[in-house]
Amino acid sequence: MKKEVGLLVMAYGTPYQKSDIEPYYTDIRRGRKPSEEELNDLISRYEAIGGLSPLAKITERQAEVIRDTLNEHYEAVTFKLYIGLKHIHPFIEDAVTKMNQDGITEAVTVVLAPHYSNFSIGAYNKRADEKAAEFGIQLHHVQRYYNQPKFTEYWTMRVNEILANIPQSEHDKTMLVVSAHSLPERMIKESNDPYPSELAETAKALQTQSAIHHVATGWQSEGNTGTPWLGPDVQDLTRELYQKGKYQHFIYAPVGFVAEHLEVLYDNDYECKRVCDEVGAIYHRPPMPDTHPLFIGAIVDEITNLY
Ligand code: FEC
Repeated sequence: MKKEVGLLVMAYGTPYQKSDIEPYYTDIRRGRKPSEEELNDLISRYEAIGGLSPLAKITERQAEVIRDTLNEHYEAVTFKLYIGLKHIHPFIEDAVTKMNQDGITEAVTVVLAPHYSNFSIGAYNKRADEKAAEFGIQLHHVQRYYNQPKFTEYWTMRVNEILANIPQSEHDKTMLVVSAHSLPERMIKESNDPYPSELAETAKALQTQSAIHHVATGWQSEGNTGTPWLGPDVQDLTRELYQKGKYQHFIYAPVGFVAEHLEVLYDNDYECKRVCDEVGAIYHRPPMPDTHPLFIGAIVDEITNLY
């Protein structure tokens, strides 16, 4: 008989229907209800991408493919999948409780975000650990996978695909903007968090491995907390880079995300595109990893190193 081990895939979560937007936003704000204006602003961003985000289905698809790939790889183990979300049901705690009900005593966990920060992946893991401790479930966490060769290979391939459609004579006027979700600057600096240096490493790897000539690193989707967030913001960065280099093409690689969702479909495809239109440059954004075998392979390789 094969040993049954839990596979806890954790992700941000997204509203399933319009009426979920308010409680979801309240959860993101740690229980503080948004004002009517803030809520309407978020609703209008969801409306601009078609009403709701495709993230829920993508997360499910990614989790199932990770499970299936692991189950093909391991001979003596069967992985049983649990999805645990940060801001909507099934919450991380619900997934761990379900594991316990199913008699699972050991599990591997992975967050659908490639770069480690104490305030992103660290926070997901802490919630899972606290619940697992109640039941005595042993968890093995994937902390990061941005440094797995297949992850860089995925983005290198995507950047090269776009470059192949830009005339060679314009490659010197093409800028790659590599980005991740911003976080409040004070949190990151005070705790010597590895998040900024991990993003810088991804940018460096793309500079070395792809055919791109120019690379810049930026942050996106920052919140409105009245305190400084990690910068430069990708929109300001685009204007600044354009002023300095008169680039004709901007390629955006939001490598801190792994799916097409609000932060990519709105913050990149609408807001960054608007800045490109304003300066007269062409906007490019490669497809997000979704269930591409290189991306899933990067996660599976990290899990097989760990377990
Ligand atoms: O498609 C969707 O419906 C959901 C997309 C979504 C993803 C995502 C990923 C990350 N966030 C991170 C940090 C923060 C911090 C705040 C914050 C706020 C929001 C809001 C929405 C939202 N985030 Fe998010 N995030 C997504 C969606 N996020 C909606 C609320 C409105 C707004 O500010 O735009 C600020 C909280 C506060 O106000 O105190 C901080 C990080 C990630 C990437 C890692 C991960 O996926 O966990 C970090 C996807």
